[in-house]
Amino acid sequence: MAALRSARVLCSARVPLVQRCCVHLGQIRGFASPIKCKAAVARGVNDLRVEEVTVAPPGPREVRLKVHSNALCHTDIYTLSGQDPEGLFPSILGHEAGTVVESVGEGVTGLKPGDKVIPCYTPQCGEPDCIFCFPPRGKRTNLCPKIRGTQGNGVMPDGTSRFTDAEGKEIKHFMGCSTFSEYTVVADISCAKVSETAPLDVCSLLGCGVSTGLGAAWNTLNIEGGSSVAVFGLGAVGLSVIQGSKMRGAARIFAIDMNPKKFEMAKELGATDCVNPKDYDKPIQQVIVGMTKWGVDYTFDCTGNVEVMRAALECAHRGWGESCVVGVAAAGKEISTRPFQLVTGRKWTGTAFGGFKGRSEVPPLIDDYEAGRLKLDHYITHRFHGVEGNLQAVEALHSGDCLRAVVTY
Ligand code: NAD
Ligand code: DAO
Ligand code: ZN
Ligand code: ZN
Repeated sequence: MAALRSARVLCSARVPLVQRCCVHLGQIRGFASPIKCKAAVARGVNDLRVEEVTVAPPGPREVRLKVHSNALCHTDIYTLSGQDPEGLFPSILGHEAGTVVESVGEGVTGLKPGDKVIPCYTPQCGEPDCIFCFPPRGKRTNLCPKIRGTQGNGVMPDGTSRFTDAEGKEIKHFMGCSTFSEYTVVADISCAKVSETAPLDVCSLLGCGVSTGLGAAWNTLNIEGGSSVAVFGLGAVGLSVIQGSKMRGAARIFAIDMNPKKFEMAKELGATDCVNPKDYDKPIQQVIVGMTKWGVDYTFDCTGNVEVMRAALECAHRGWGESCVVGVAAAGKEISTRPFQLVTGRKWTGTAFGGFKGRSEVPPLIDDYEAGRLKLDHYITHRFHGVEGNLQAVEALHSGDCLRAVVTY
């Protein structure tokens, strides 16, 4: 994806000879064997085929996962559609999943076969020398760069893929997850271990979109009670921003979308004002400012449209309004506004995965769900079965009334 492009040039990870020998010995001793299974392989633009693939055993600090549930996300579709100039083919897409550990590689601690795991495309190495993971500065971000270069290149940290096709040819990984496959291999630092009782279909929601929206409200803009909020785009991401804002006690929540079918769910989750830009003949930022006195405390773009990002910034409150870019724009797009908007006190920021650190901060979300403190079921609007179901899920996602289509293998 375009947002990950710059990451791909930084690959330098090398596995020491001694570690490579350990992997080899592990394999011949039979600790883990290659697995043949079904996967939906992206062969080229809009060419998704169910094939038998071979998934190699996990290498050092790697984990092989049995994928049980996969939720489709627009980033998968965007890459499949060929719009991402950096998209790699053939590859195994998918990055929102509920999985179970099948086997672990050399040096993996804290994970064992049978553990339930949400693979996270933002890893968390947690090492003392990682300024992005370790306090004090590591508290500010979830953007651990430990494996970003190789992840962006569609390979594991040692520079190779664990997937091969029936002819023995390499298939690339995607976002460090590749969950359109019955089995996948990920880095151990990408594995968020969740409770033994976690439902794996719900786990898939927390691998990306829904966590992102909740975290944008809770971590990135840190909404406080009584504030006003405007959310542009009411897919799963925007709706979860609304849900997170309501849970923080926001007093007024504007829900903005061109598709009025989205308003019912937005209201159920806490929206107080539903606004369709098509109903007005002036810019939507003027409409929202007109419905308030000075604008809105916290605003979010959840569309990926750069004009909407501008509108979200420009309806933020004079003096202190904060606007968060959550949507991912198409490759090459740029944002603009008059600098006066910032001079007069608005702040423009963005979020990746809602600022959540995968391994330490995602598992508590599932605990909250299981304890009834966090409602999540409403995001699953469509269900399909088998790896083939990913093809049906792609169609569902295009329909306009799908929040998340969950495919169970
Ligand atoms: P979605 O397509 O389901 O929802 C987008 C919504 O925006 C739709 O309801 C659509 O009708 C609405 N919309 C489109 N154009 C609009 C406009 N001009 N004005 C108002 N509404 C408009 O997508 P989603 O799954 O909810 O994801 C939303 C965005 O978040 C995507 O760009 C996705 O790539 C991005 N995303 C970002 C992160 C991150 O970490 N930053 C993570 C996940 C997803
Ligand atoms: O570490 O520089 C990096 C890469 C961070 C990737 C953040 C991606 C955020 C957008 C994800 C889109 C939806 C899957
Ligand atoms: Zn780190
Ligand atoms: Zn996603």
